[in-house]
Amino acid sequence: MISTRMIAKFLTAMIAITSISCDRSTNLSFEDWDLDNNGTIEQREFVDVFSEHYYDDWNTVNNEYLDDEDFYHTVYNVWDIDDDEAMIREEWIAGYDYFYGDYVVVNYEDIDVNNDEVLLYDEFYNVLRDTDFYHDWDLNKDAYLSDEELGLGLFHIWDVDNSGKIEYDEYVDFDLYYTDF
Ligand SMILES: [Ca+2]
Ligand SMILES: [Ca+2]
Ligand SMILES: [Ca+2]
Ligand SMILES: [Ca+2]
Repeated sequence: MISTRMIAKFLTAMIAITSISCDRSTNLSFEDWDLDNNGTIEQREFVDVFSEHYYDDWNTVNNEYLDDEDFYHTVYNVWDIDDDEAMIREEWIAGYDYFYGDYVVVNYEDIDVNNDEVLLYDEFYNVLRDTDFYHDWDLNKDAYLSDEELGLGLFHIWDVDNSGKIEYDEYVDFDLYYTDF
């Protein structure tokens, strides 16, 4: 298990060397999230701003609800830092340790069954769909993720030190990771 700080450093490096096409219409700054301007992003602020600006981006498969298919597609896109539709080992480890490290141990080798050192979406989904990952985000267990549920799930991961708020350094570490995919 590598530390979150190492993951953040890795992500920053990856993002820096990868020419990311930023076609988002929304690109918020810290001040846009910190609605009461007290220097930290509280849970309520995060969920409200996320719901308004980003929730629809996670509903990628065109339907009325955000379900596990949407969730896993977007998580895959987030972990696939260079957006080449192929998840190399380093992308997997960074995403896994950061998002998912509290769950079960899943070895990259066991997922990449043909040993080509790349995970395609289907390989990724086949492993994670049988875990509790999605189920734990779906707080009311109705099989869909509401904007509140998704926002809360992301908030808890982004709040690395579990202080109940996202401080500026936490925000900087993971801003691009979440808001450019
Ligand atoms: Ca605030
Ligand atoms: Ca990739
Ligand atoms: Ca739900
Ligand atoms: Ca925090």
